[in-house]
Amino acid sequence: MKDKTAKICVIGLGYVGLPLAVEKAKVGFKVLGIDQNASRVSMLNSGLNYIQDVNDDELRKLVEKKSLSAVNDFSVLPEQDIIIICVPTPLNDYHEPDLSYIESVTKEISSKLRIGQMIILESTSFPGTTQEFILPSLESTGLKVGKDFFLAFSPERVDPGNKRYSTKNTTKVVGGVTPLCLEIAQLLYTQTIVNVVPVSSASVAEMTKVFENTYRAVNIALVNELMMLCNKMNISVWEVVDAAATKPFGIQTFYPGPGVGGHCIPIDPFYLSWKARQFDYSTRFIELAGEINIQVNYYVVDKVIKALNKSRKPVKGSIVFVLGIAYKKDINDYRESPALKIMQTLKEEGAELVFYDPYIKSMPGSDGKAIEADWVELSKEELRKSDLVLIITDHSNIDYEMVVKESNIVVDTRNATKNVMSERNKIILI
Ligand code: SAJ
Repeated sequence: MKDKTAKICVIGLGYVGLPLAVEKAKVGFKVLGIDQNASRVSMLNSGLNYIQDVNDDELRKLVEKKSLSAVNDFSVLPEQDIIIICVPTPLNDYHEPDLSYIESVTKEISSKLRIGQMIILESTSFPGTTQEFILPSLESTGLKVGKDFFLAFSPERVDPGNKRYSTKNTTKVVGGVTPLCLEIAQLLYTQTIVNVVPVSSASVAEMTKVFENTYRAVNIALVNELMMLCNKMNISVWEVVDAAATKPFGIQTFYPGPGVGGHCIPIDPFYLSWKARQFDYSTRFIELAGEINIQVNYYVVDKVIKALNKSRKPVKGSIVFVLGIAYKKDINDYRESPALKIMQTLKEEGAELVFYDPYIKSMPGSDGKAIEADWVELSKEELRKSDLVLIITDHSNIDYEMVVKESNIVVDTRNATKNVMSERNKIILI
């Protein structure tokens, strides 16, 4: 590792794996990616970027220099010295951990494991995954951890769209299965990441990650609950939250919204609540936060129905113009976006849906069912044609003054119209 001749393999070239592979290649390592998605593999090998937070030119240059390439089969594993697993860890339909990706990758690694390899899991999972799930599979080969091969966990902390914190300058927590495993994993990360923090075990590192995301899920649910109460009491939750933010200590600001989307917050806490049951422990905060963050999806639908009703318009047949469908602002990712469930429910109520998102041009499906909704221009004509505009994502590059001016009603789930001066009577904040 010290002279950068160690061969690094990143399994899973998504929003975590690709930035990581680029960072390692940039400091001189030869990095090989493995991804089951053949089109991603061919795009990368053609020097084409598909992850918003990765710099197009940087990637192209690294591929041209042959510092970075990709394949979609595991036969290359024996020649790799360090193998970093960045595959998805979703939930199944019953809201339980789906470790199928980790399982299949671990089997491939075990079948080709050789002396001297370092295996690092970055995918978010419940505490115990590395020690109880991956380690036995690797040691079933007869090789011994800490002696023949090395195993560690280091959580990814990627915040898509964050311009300030990238893979390089986001502190990295690392936990090894043995002290030597930790030492080797730490050495690897200190070569590309400014600040690396060792912890005493892989389980501590795994718990750290799920705690971080549970912390966000619970606090977002808190402001969502406060929002629903404030509306009953005719108090502006937006004003309350901003006033509370003036406290110089002991508070972090979260805002109400239409629900939580993304690859982490709606998912990771349930890895912990699932594992807790093994210890006869019910993580009530996590379950409650999950309930409230889903409840707000339907709360928004109710707001739309009531707003149309006030104009004597049934939802059925009304044209609802959804403004923004990404799971958070200024990114093009709609995974688990609240927009999907909200639009599906409005569709079921008979609404005619159109949408505009500057970063997403085609309507994704929700739970596999495609939602019929056409992408339309954010134009005066389209806005005037619609009975109601529903702001789900507060993208920055939108002229909200124009939106309000040209709309009949605006239901704003993000306070995106906070700076709009004229015709505020048309705006309904959640
Ligand atoms: N949200 C709110 N109100 C808030 C903050 C967020 O409704 O005050 C919503 C967002 O709109 C979004 C969801 O919650 O739909 C998740 O938001 P997020 O800011 O947690 O964004 P993620 O999931 O893309 O990124 C998070 C990281 N975010 C930050 O630390 C700011 C962090 O939790 C993890 O490093 C990362 O996921 C991950 O990969 O685990």
